[in-house]
Amino acid sequence: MKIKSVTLHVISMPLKKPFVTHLQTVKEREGIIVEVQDTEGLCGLGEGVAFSTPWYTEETVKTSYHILKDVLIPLMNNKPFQHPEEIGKRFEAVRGNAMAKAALEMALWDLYARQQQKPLWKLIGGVREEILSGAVIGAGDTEEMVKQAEELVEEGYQRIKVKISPESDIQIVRELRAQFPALSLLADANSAYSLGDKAKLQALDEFHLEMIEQPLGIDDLVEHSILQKEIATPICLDESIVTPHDMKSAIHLNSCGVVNIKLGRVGGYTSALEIYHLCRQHHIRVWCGGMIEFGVSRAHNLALSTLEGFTIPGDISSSSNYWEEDIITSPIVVNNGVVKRLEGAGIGVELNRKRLSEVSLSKETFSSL
Ligand code: OSB
Ligand code: MG
Repeated sequence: MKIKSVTLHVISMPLKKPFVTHLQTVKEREGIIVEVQDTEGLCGLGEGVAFSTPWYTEETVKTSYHILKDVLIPLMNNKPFQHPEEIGKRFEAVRGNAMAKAALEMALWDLYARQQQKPLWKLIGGVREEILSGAVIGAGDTEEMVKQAEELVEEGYQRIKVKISPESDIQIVRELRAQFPALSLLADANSAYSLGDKAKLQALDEFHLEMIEQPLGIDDLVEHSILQKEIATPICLDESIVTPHDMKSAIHLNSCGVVNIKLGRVGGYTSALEIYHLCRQHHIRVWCGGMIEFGVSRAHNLALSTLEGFTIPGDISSSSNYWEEDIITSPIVVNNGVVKRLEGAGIGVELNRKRLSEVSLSKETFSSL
């Protein structure tokens, strides 16, 4: 692949309303849009999903930017390559920094698919025509959370995920279950519990949650395995699965029944596809997680979710769920709980340059030639 330049756009956009977890309230979303250009003038798009502060993982917008600029872009330019997977493998020599790696690697996959004039979903072996969508309600006042769930169900979302912590769990789950007896409901704890909270987690079993996401430590696999033997609700791992090796360990230990795959968290497609295939071989269910993303990342999530195994609705919501106006020309729209896969070349979306410049904090181009 002949890369002419890489452009990093740092952007910042307010959310329609604050997104609350026990760790952080996100009001304003910063992000990095990566644009790789080839010598023929084709562009590939990626998105860095690190937050402004290291509350979800250790990365931030600033660390991602540094790693992209000073480490990954030079490493990409170091030696020719034919396929984005070679870059995914090359980046394994750099420790950590999954979101920075993913941002550039995703852009190269998009570019590669555009060069072949094929949709990216097809290139990675996708088959699903309709991507199943679920929405997330942040923590807050119980009444407001129930109201929000009602609106989301009304909009057609097939599954509702609720953020929980020891300070706010059984009451909201009971309330939601009472209101929606048949709804596919899951709870995401973002690591708010410890093994000592076993009784509290067992108490959630009676509400038949589809799963509980990341109840324990962000880097733990052993305690999740112990907990899984004590609760009926399947455990879904998010933060704990960063590399294919983590996935192998989780399989050996029986730490989970489900994994939420996020391109950003695992460092891009090369790693995500490996994790996906491990899950398929070992009958671990998968779905696509969300990161309060802009349209570029949403389009990548759609491509990934066309893989056969993505049978559980993901954190895949309309652009309008979080944004007044997204940075792509055709925003992502959920209809009757699904999004049709995008049929254009690559990820199938284009940047809305006007909107991008409105929300832009900085733009820097690195020439590769
Ligand atoms: O833990 O899944 C998470 C958002 C930001 C950071 C971490 C998480 C989330 C979500 C998904 O819960 C929200 C969304 O994108 O709809
Ligand atoms: Mg999560």
